[in-house]
Amino acid sequence: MSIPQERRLVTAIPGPKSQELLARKQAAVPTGIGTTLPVFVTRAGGGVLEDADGNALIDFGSGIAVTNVGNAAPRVVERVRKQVADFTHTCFMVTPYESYVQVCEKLNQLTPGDHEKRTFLVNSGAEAVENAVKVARYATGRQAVVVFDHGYHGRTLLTMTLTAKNMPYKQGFGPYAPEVYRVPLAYPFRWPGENPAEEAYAQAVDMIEKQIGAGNVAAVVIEPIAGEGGFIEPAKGFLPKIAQYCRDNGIVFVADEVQTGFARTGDLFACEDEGVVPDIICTAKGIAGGLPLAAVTGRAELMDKVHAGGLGGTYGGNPLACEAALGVLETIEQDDLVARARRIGEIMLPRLRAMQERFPVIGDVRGRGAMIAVELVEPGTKNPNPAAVQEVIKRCHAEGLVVLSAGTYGNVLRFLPPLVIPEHLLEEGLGILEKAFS
Ligand code: PLZ
Repeated sequence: MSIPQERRLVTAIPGPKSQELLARKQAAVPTGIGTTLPVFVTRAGGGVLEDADGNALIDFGSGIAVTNVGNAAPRVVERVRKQVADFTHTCFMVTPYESYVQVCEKLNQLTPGDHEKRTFLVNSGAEAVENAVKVARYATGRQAVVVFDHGYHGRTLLTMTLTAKNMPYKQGFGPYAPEVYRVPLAYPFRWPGENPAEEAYAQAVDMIEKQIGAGNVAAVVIEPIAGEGGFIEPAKGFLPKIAQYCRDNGIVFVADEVQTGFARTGDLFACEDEGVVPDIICTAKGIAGGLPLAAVTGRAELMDKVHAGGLGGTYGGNPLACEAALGVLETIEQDDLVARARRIGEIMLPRLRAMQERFPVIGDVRGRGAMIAVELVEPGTKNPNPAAVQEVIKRCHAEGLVVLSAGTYGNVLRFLPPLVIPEHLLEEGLGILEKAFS
């Protein structure tokens, strides 16, 4: 890695140059575009982000689960460098090129299930989810879409409607898209009953049958681990039951693996954990190391139903992004990043559980692979404690550790280190976190 893998603080965080840039940002960019940590990045790689003031920060965010292979990963850089000199765009729908087809072949082969598949490429996670719904509606001739409490699917009109949380995603942006129905998620830490998988499933089915009618449902869209909602791993058994219900009722089961995909959870895709095979899987984020790319992969018989010209977009599957994706897939395979993700979980979970013993503000520690979170509560209760999250984040940021919040109640600290982070930085980051808690 070209960037020294060390934390280095030479100014306060943010430093003077970043503060100057932040003032310019505030004058040029609307307030609607938030900033988690206002350090302006000049270089990044491995587990480190360098800023305009010469600070080097430890990265526990990966740009929200995107740089799984690390920033400026060598195989990605190599391929993109070559491609940018050859050609930058033709529009795949006008005159195609091989790398787009290669990415689709790879995804058809690597995603769960050995059935015949087709893939097409778009620009963002939201666009992938929105297109999955288009395909499901077309193929079934039905309209209703079922989504879950705590779900996040994007910021476009349809995907904002599919998203559960009002603030900040929906407030003031209505009216929302029609034919979207929300059912409960088996959230183990907060489920009131004894059997979250059984009970949440029964409630979901009851709502579908009473309020919609199974025969009117085109798609069920679910994140196998709810990301923005707070890294909620549904109780074991819930996902397979929902998938089975879909099969029994001719409903397209859509897995939104935008945040969980590409080795993040210690499997290439999170659905693999319980052997769930989605009819359509949406991927983005980790797919191309930060170049804008997303994919919709689904059963050939569903995908091929749509008439010629019914799907697409000017930039979808841009050649630079496709080369980046091929570099990402090579890196995951050749460097066995699935195993790296598991190893990260094996290091982080015991350390965080030990912290939970010491700090009663930590109500729950959870996650798989390198998608790990702690949920903070008012000690002795399950009442959400978003203020504690903000306080811990503030202290981590001041010490040069980039961490993110999440959660329906804003009370979750989430950790998404690049899978290539050196272990000494992982340990150092956990030390900073522990100090912040004490
Ligand atoms: N589906 C599961 O996690 C994006 C959102 C950041 P786009 N999550 C990060 C923010 O505040 O805008 C996401 C996701 C899941 C869909 C999306 C949407 O992906 O690439 O941001 O459109």
